[in-house]
Amino acid sequence: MYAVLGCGTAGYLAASKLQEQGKKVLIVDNDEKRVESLKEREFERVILGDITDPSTLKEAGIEQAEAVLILTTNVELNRKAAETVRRLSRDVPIIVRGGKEAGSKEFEGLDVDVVINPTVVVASVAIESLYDLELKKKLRNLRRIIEDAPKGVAIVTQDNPDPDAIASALSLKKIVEHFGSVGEIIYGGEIGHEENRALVNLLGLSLTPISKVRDLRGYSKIALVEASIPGENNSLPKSITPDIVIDHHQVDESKVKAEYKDIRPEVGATSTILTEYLVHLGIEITPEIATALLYGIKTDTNDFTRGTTAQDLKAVAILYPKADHDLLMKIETPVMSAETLDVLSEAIRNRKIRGSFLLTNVGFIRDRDTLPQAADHLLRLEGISTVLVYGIGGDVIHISGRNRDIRINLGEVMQKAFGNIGSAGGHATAAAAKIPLGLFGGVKDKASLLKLAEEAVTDRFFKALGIEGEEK
Ligand SMILES: [Mn+2]
Repeated sequence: MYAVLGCGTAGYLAASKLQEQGKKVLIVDNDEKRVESLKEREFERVILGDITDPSTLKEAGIEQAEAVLILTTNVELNRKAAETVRRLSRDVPIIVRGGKEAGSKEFEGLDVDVVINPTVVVASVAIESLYDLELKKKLRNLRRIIEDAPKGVAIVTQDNPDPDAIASALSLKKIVEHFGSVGEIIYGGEIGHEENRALVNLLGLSLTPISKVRDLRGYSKIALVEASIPGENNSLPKSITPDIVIDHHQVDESKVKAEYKDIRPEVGATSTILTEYLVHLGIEITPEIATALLYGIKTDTNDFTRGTTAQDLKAVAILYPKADHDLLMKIETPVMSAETLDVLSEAIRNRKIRGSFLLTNVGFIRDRDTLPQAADHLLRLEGISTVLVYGIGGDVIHISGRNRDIRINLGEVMQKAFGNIGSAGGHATAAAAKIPLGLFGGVKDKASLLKLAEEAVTDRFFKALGIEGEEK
C-alpha cells in the first residue's frame, strides 16, 4: 500500500498513476468534499483527517506503507506531516514536495528520502523535451535527404565491420525503407570474426562487399556509419562526399563533410543512436533488429563496462525485452572454423614465453581475424598477462595483441614498436599492427621470411617495453 497525504492536484495525479499501475493507494485529506468525491474513485482507502495528526496517521496504518507521498503546495504543512510520519516510523520512505528552489533547506534535519522541487522538475522536463525536439528536427532532415533518393542509398560501414557497424547499418536500412527508398549495406575488408559472421548468417543479412559495387555514384545518396571520413577505416573513396554520417568515434568534426551529421563520441555505440532513431520514428523494432543492436552495444561497451552512458543503458532497456536471447547466445558462441582451430594450434605449438609475455608466430595465414581470436584464447593461460600473435598474410605481417597487465598500455607499446615501420594502434588491452614485408627487400624463401618476421616483431616489441636482449 502507498500513502498519499493531502490530495490536491499533484497528490491526486500521483494517486491515480499508482492506481493505474495496480497498486493499492491510501489517501488522507482534510477536505470533506474532496474526500467524498475521492471515495467514489475506488482507491483502497480514503480517510478524512489532518495529515499532521499522529493518531489519524497511526489509525491509517502509515507505518506499513511501502512509501508515503506528501505533495501539497504548502511546504510548511508538508514538513509537519513528514515529521509526524517519521515519528511513527523510522524506516517508511518519504517523498515530499519542497519549495521552489533547488537545494532549499525546508527539510533540513529531517530524515526524508526524496525532496521534489517543482522548479527543478519543470526545468529538467523542459531540457528533456528540448532533446526530443532537437532529435525531431534532425530526423526531419534525415527524412528530407532520404526521400530525395530515387536510386537508393548506399550505406557504407567501416572496414571489417564489427557488430555495432552491422547493426547500425541494418537499422539505417530500415529507416531508409521507412522513408520510401531502398538501402544497400556495403562494406570494405572482411566480415572476419566468427561472431560477426554468425550475426550476419543467423539474421540472414545481405551485405555487399565494396569490390562488388560497380559504381557508388549510381546511388542517389551515400551514408557512412561507424566511420566519418571517407577512406579512414572505410573503403569509401576520398573523392566522394557522403550525404549522411552517423558515428560515435572521436573525430575533428570540422573535417567531416556531410549534409547530415550525427557524431556523438560520448555514447558507447552507434547502435545506441540508431535505437533512438527507430523509437522516435515509431519504426517497429523486430526481434532480429533488437538482437543485433543489443549485441552491437554489448560488444562496443565490453558488456556494458567500458564507456557506457545513461543513453546506452536507456537503449538497452528498450532492446533487451524485444531481443531474441536464444539467438544472441548462438551469435556469441559460434562454432569455430577449421582455419581458426589451425591457427590456434599453431599459436599454441609455437609459443615463446618470457616472464608474463607470450609471443607466437603462426606462420602464413589467410584470414587475419584468426589472430585476435587466438590471442584471446592464449591470454587465458596461467601466468600470462600479455600476448602477441602474428603471422604473414599477403605481403604484410599482421600482429594482434592482448593485454591484462594494468601497468602496460599495449596500444602505446605497439605504436612505439611498429609505428615507424608500419602501422599500429589500439587500446591498453587490445591492439594490432601491420608491417609491410617490403621491408625485408626481396627475401623469397618462406623459411627465412618467417625467421626475419619473428626477429623483427620480438626485438622491436621487447625494446619498446624497455627489455633488451632476447633470451633464446
Ligand atoms: Mn562502434
